[in-house]
Amino acid sequence: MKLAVLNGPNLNLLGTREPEIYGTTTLADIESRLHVVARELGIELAFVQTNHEGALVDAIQGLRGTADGVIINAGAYSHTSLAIRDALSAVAIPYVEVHLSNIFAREPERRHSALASGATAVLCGFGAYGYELALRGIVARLANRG
Ligand code: CA2
Repeated sequence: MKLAVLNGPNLNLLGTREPEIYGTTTLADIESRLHVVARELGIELAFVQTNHEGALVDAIQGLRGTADGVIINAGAYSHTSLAIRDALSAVAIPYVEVHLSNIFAREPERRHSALASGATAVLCGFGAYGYELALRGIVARLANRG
């Protein structure tokens, strides 16, 4: 089983600023932890981080036929991007939307997700641990599907 972990704008800055909102874990720390979990689960992972909406769309399109599932934190694009939602629908790969912060406890403009309606699951507010929960959850779901 192959999964892709996609991260959008500014997530490359994790652990360097705003630790009260996003914690002190870096994106590299998250990737290392997910590699350990992936080994335990016997799956393959690919990681992409980009600050560009079109690059995220390209990355999603490139997953067609190669990934069984996606974990995506599209950052601020999560709240606005019909292009990313369209790309996720087009490739028809199950995805889990992840946010470090509880977006529903933040400013009104962050309380809507353009991606949530098509997601298998949405996880927010668990910080970096949310990625691990999402990975375990989607692998269990895909395995149960047979
Ligand atoms: O809570 C999340 O995971 C978010 O997707 C993070 C995005 C934000 O725009 C979303 O509303 C919620 C922000 C990405 C991280 O931005 C940073 C900015 C400064 C320092 C560290 C990270």
